[in-house]
Amino acid sequence: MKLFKSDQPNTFHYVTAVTFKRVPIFRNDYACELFVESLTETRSHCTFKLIAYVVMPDHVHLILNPLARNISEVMRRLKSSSARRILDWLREDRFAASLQKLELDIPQSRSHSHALWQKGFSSIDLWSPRFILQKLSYVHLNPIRAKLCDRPAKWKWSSYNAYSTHEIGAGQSRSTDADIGLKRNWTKRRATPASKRYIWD
Ligand code: NI
Repeated sequence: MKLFKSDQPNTFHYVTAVTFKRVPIFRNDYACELFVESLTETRSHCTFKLIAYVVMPDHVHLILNPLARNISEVMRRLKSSSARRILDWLREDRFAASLQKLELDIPQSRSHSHALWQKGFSSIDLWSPRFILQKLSYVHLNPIRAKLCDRPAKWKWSSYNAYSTHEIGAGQSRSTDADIGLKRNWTKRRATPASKRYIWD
């Protein structure tokens, strides 16, 4: 599926990146940790607004606004930084079986023999606050839809806890911009009856 990808600056995007051959590398907590580190590092090099993220076993979703930059540039940096970290760790700790799954059919070079990500990424532009909120709950509910846990707060590898006032995860509140005014709406939304609490799509 080819999704519309706009290069306009200062646009919110709902972005999905998939691991190479859908290898579920993020079943490993340390791999998730390295990805979140890359997210923080990438933000320190090229400023972008991060509204939400979730790391799933074989893909990640992000809601971000690249501000003055281009979404492709931000994603290229994020993907290469996380790939470098994770592949280096797999090599260092000699995870031969995992590395073998990530091996390129045709190695690009001696140093580029493996891939963490599938080429490219998909992106949907989010034009309205309502659309952003809808995708925000979609992102945070991903682990539940995939039956990985029963409550969004239980998934360590998402920004959900940065939005919940009583369970702020260490570091997570710092890694997202939960302060753009969405927080109030989100809290309000959570106070509605359970059946109407989340928007599914
Ligand atoms: Ni997903």
